[in-house]
Amino acid sequence: MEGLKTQVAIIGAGPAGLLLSQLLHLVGISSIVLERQTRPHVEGRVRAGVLEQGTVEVLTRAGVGARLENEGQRHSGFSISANSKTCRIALEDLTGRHVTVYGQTEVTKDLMAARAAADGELHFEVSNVELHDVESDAPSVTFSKGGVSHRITCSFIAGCDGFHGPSRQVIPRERKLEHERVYPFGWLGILADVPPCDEELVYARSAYGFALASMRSATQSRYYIQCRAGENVADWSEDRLWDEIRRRLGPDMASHVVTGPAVEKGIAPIRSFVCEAMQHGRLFLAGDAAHIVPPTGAKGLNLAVGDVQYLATAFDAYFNASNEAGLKRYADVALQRIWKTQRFSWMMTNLLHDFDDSDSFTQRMQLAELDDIFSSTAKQTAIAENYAGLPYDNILG
Ligand code: RFL
Ligand code: PHB
Repeated sequence: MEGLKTQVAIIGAGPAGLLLSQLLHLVGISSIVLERQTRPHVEGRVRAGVLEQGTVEVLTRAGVGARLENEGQRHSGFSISANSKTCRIALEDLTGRHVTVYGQTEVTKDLMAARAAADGELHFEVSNVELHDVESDAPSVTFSKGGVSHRITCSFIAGCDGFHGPSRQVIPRERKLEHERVYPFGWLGILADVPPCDEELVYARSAYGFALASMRSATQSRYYIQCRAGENVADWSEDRLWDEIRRRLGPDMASHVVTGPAVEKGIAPIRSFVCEAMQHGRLFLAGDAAHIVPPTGAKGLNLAVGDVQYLATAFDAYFNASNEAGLKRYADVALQRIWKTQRFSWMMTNLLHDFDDSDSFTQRMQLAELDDIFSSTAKQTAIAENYAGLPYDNILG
């Protein structure tokens, strides 16, 4: 068995793991990142597209702000449409803040490049990742790569391995509370090299189900529609999908939809999930490993970045100033923001989707709520504050 040593062993090279290793590097803390997939696979995963201003600030501090600054699109609002009416949520006017449209694929590529430029230690295509002795002062992680077994001894382990990773499973059942809601629908997404139908994002509630018109650039569009849970993407021809997108966006918006061949097409399940115990001994969870939000609020990646900036600050205080306060407070402080963001994502999901089993009263409540939002600046401000991103607390107290 080959022996490796580092201060923080990081499992997962998604945005959470990569960003954590980069932020630690900048304050002189060593880390080793383990990833089960290949680098091109991780860089090619089409996922999030909307970054909060706070997220952009953290990425800039991490030294990966240059391309984001040049190529990211600054959006000062987005729209909600329902009942043939459209309401613009004027983020900038209502909150003084904006969001940036920049794909998760690009964030990941920028972080990978920064880690490579700093000679960061990343191992791709690893298997059999196992965490050991997380309750002791000397935890370790074992893994295999190319038929060779390795052991990393470390001071801490960061579980950044997404919803299906092994880290969360190490926390004993009696030491964690898992809260979950699985929705009866998924999101069918299409990415195409065609100009977007609008300059800003449009979230649409229709009698046929939810649709979202998003984008990656002035020449690339990203659309989603709600579909039944467990549906097969092969059952959706591109023609059928474009027809359904247009139908749900309504005739005005549909007339601006430019169709084209799919660069990517896939179905994502929709779930709300929180693991209450983001720390166990010397293991700390961050990002999707600890929580999942439905994508309706565009929060998953942003929450992952929020956790990581708290965790990196806490490790910096621990290693560089012998201050344990941040690590002790991490789970509580992170969870406060996570629960508020869960509430927002759940509210947006309930507001805009068609729930198969909802009775006519529930449907009327949904429409009345939308009507209220459309006519109330106070309600629009509350949505804008959440969409633009909640503030970070001071993790060190
Ligand atoms: P990730 O990105 O899942 O990365 C986890 C990494 O861990 C690796 N891994 C392992 N490595 C080693 N050994 C093992 N045993 C391992 N098991 C797993 C995985 O291969 C992977 O590389 O989690 P992370 O870093 O926490 O990042 C979270 C975000 O990726 C996620 O929250 C967002 O993509 C969610 N999301 C959105 N978030 C936003 O903020 N704004 C959006 O607009 C937005 N849109 C979306 C989304 C997610 C979507 N899908 C597909 C679920 C739209 C969609 C359709
Ligand atoms: C996206 O562009 O992928 C996207 C945008 C907003 C969301 C979810 C996904 O709420």
